[in-house]
Amino acid sequence: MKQGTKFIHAGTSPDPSTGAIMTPIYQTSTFVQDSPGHHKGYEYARTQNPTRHALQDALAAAENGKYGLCFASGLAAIDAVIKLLSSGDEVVAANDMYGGTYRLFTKVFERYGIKFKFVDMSDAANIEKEITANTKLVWTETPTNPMMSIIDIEAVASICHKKNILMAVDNTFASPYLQNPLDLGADMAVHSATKYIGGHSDVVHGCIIVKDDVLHEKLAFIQNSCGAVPGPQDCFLILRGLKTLHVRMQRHCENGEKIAQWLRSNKKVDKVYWCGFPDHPNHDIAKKQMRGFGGMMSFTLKDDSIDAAQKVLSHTKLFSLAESLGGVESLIGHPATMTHASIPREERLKHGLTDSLIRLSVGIEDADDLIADLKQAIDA
Ligand code: P1T
Repeated sequence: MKQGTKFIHAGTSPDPSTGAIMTPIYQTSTFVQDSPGHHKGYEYARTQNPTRHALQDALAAAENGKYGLCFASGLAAIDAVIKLLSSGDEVVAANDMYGGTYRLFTKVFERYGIKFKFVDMSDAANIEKEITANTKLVWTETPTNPMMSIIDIEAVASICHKKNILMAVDNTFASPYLQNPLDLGADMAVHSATKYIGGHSDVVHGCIIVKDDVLHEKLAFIQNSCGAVPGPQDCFLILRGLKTLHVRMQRHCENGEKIAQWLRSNKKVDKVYWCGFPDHPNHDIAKKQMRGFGGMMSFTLKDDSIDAAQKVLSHTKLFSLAESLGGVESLIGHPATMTHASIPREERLKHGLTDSLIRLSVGIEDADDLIADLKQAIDA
């Protein structure tokens, strides 16, 4: 089955009791049993819920996996992945990533004796130098948030497999439409479904997709034992979002390209970070592992002052100043004070995340209107 058909049909079938074409929101905490241990496959809604079940199957199909596991947020999904580890284990992680992920690793899990090493993974060979006998997981994000670096998933997966190390890819920026990490050898594809999969900025949600039976069993145990599960209404909204992911992503890609090219041609703009440019350092890898380049990008101005950046951030009208990304409406953000404020300044600066960097989540509005909005804000 082709991608668009899968996004619409996978995991769902008409409701057996009514024929409802949309999976109902099973707003219930528990399920009545015929006699102790004899039930219809559902006992208690933290463990299983039919709406979540349909979504988990749909997400598994969308990522060419076998199992989907849903969580109350993207960070709850990432939290579950790290809970596969024990005190003394080590993680090699990408040096550019969502600030909240960095905070979870360094401020929560380091206290439990898990060690994180942050590495520039734009060259996969850099990972090998950091691997020790205690390394149990390689954590990647590609494209990275917010510098749009590209990590070669296949190359990293082959290093991990040789050494029996798990590999996870945070696939939030690409979405399952543009990139399928499991096909490239990763063990886990992780999403903040809050973003492109949900697509309408109306729900916070996360998921992990895997192929391996044993890994699924361990993650399902953590999902049930720790309990960070999403409610059925949120699952319904994500299931609905998934059905239009392919058409939305096509427009995000078209608009993304137009805006990246326009920014690059603007005399007041200095650097534009977007993986679709042929001179992006890992453009060839992006072309190899992605079906398009998406709607996320960052840029700096020739006037590299915070004041100049603040002026642009406060003058856009269609691009709303807000955290998050991947919705139909365009957003503008300031990573240094917003999404990445929890990363120490000296760490951010090492990989180019300066105080004046501006991030765009290009929505699916008319590109001409978006360009006019950026123009008036940059000229302000
Ligand atoms: O917000 P939540 O659903 O918990 O997802 C966390 C998360 C995980 N991974 C990536 C790559 C992300 O970008 C995020 C959340 N990011 C933002 C809120 C943001 O504006 O970058």
